[in-house]
Amino acid sequence: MDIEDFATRIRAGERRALARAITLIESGRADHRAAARALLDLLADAPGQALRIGLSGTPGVGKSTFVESFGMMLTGQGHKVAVLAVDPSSARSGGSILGDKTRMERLSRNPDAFIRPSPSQSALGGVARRTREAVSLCEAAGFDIVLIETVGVGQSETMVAEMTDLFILLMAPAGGDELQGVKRGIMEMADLILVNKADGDLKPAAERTRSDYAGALRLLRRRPQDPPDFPKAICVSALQEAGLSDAWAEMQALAQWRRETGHFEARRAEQARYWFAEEVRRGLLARLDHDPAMRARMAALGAQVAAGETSVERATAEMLTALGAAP
Ligand SMILES: Nc1nc2c(ncn2[C@@H]2O[C@H](COP(=O)(O)OP(=O)(O)OP(=O)(O)O)[C@@H](O)[C@H]2O)c(=O)[nH]1
Ligand SMILES: [Mg+2]
Repeated sequence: MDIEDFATRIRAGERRALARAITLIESGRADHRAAARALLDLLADAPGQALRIGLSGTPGVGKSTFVESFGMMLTGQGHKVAVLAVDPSSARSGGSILGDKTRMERLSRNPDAFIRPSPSQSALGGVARRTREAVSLCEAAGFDIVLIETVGVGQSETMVAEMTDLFILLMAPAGGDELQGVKRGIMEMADLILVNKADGDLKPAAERTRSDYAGALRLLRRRPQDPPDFPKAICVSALQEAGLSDAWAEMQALAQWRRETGHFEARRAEQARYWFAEEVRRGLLARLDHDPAMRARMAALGAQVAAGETSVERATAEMLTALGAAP
């Protein structure tokens, strides 16, 4: 594989090369990993710095429909839009790829858009790594907006928030008591709440829900990275393509404010630090789990501890020393 040629093709915006490169970074094979690292290294100085937008919401809230109509609007304005998905449940992603093919029909045929569904890996850590690297590849290929979609369960939202500039929460119209079910931690991550399906019979409920969320957002502690009127809640209809330009205007205003006040760059710097620490941790754990000598040592020391031949403390110290991480 000619990595230099590969990098040139990606820089030229060749979608097939981009797709192949993402397949490369998804691979767990050691030689692929080395090639992926070399490729990312070659592209590290690429000028493309996209606006990275995280999008989360529970199943069925309308994420795919929103990505389709929002993506079409953005490409219509001259943007190049890449869509990546982080889906922690590999069992589900098979189904959602099929669903997304029909729900993102126009966008998937759009020459200014690139859609990449979830990888089949099930380990969230691996998915997060490949998504983060895929973002760099998309930027190098000239995409100026990268949407990262995740389904609103568990840790995946935190991971997406840690690799995006803006974090958008898509919500459905709800009864008043349902609102309390939304986890506080997720509300605290949101930069913008979009209450979707504000159309037809659901419109009044959507407006009530919006006002409930707006109230809830005001009760949260103010974050330094927000101008006074953020985070906000607004109504949209992905299906009827209503409110999308308002949503985009809010995102741009927030990004602009953060750029001017230095919060944008500060957040990126913090994210780089976060992922560096994560990768080091992962590397150490991988060694513990996959290095045959280390595994044998773990097993032997574990047996000794179980038999009462050595103490937990002594065995731990010995193991950490073997890992080069003496306590
Ligand atoms: N009325 C109305 N229905 C919508 C709207 N957006 C999405 N839907 C419908 O809601 C259903 C789910 O939409 P999806 O876009 O597949 O939702 P999703 O969040 O991607 O779902 P998962 O991929 O399963 O997590 C579909 O039947 C859509 O047609 C909207 O703005 N208004
Ligand atoms: Mg979907």
